[in-house]
Parts: sequence; structure tokens; C-alpha cells
Amino acid sequence: MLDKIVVQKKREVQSLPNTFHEKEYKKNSLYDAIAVPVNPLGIIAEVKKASPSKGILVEEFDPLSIAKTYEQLPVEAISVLTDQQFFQGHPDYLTKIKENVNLPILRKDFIIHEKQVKESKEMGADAILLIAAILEGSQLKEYYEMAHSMDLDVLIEVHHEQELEKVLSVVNPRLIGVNNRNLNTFETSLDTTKKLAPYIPKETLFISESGVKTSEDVNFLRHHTHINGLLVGEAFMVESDKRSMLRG
Ligand code: IGP
Repeated sequence: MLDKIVVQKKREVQSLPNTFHEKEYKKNSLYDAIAVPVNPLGIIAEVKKASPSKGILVEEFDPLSIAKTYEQLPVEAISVLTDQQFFQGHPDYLTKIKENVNLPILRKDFIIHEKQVKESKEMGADAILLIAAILEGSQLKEYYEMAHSMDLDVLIEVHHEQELEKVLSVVNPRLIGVNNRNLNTFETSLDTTKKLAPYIPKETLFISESGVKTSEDVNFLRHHTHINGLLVGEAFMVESDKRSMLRG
């Protein structure tokens, strides 16, 4: 699956312009929000219409009203899927949310080219995701440094120990996300976070991503790891009682 996505992204990158306009948005730091959370754990709530594994999650999808609901909960940050082909997201969703919601906004996409880093800034993102599985060490370092020079925070996503090693050999990441879902097989297990936890540097903010659905899941992660935060998509999109998870 990941290979298919990367092929499509390479195509998309070719049609991106060479220059981007710097718009002035107020920066909300993802790092600061997770470092000093209002909830017991930092919560990044995702605006996600669909996924390749589950298909459409919500029929009536209004990204801004979902983001407004998250703001009321409250959560520490919002993640917005901007990939159109596989997740039915859109760059406009992110911009609209940035213009109307006062929380750090993470752009969730598959970044494989520096143009996408600049594009993220133009969209209004406060932070970007870099997925270690689809980037060489040299690219990770380049995009990580470039993002920081543009005042974008970076969440680096890993799934295996080897990916984590690759990341730690090139940068000293401020934020790491362990994806509990294998993006090739879609297999999801919270044990992924537990297994990698001992190798996450203590000074790095540590996020567990995907597959968190119940307060038991939250408690499992809190008891077995030193996570600072969670990234939750599907459960928030389909579950009406979001608050019980936040109490976790
Ligand atoms: C959210 P979930 O299982 O709560 O819906 O997962 C988020 O972690 C997931 O959407 C995600 C993702 C990604 C999507 C994690 N890494 C990379 C696209 C690309």
C-alpha cells in the first residue's frame, strides 16, 4: 500500500508549483501544546473522512464543524488529512480549520519532496508529519531542518526499531510518533508503542498513533510506556462520547 501511495505522491509533486506564497498565520506550537497539555495526556485529534483500510468513516463530513467540536472538548492539537486520493482529505480543509480554530494544526500527508514542506506552510499548517518508512535518512534530515527553518514543528513517525534507528542517526527529534498501524498491512497493535518505548530518548516528546479506541487502550499505554500524547482518528470520528477517552 505504502508503495502505491508513494507512486501517486511522486505524480502529485510534479504538478506542484516551484514557488509558494508566505501567508501570515498565527503560529500555534504543537511541541508546546504536547509539552504542557491541558488533558492528562496530550491529545491530537484527527479530522479524517476515510482511510484505505476502513473506507468512509463518516458520511456527513464537515471538517470545520468537526474541528470546532474538538476545540470544545478540548484537545491539545488537530491533525488534518490533506491526502485526497487515499484518505479523501483536502488542503482546503486544513486552511479553513487554521483560519477558524485556535489550536496547533498538524498536516497529515505523505511528504516525499521539499516542495510539500513549503506547500504545508502556505496551507497554514503549524506542524508536518514525516514518515520514516518512506524517506531516506538524508531526506529526513533535510526536510526536518527545512521545516524548522520555516517555523514548522515536525512529528516524525516510526513503526519499526530500524526506522527509529535511522531517524536517531540523522536528527535529534523533538517529537516522535510511533504508529501502531503498519501502513503496508494495516495491522494495528498497541504493543508497537510498548515495544519501541524503551528506545525513545527521554528528552523527546513521545506520541502513540492509531488504533486507540477506548479508555482501556489509553490506560494500557499509560501504564506500559512514558508517552506524552496520543493521536486519535477513527474513534473520535465515530464515537459520540469522546470525553470518556480523554479522562483515560
Ligand atoms: C489515526 P486511527 O486508528 O485513530 O484512525 O489513526 C492516525 O494515527 C492515522 O490516521 C495515521 C496516518 C498516518 C494516516 C497515522 N499515521 C500516516 C495517514 C498517514
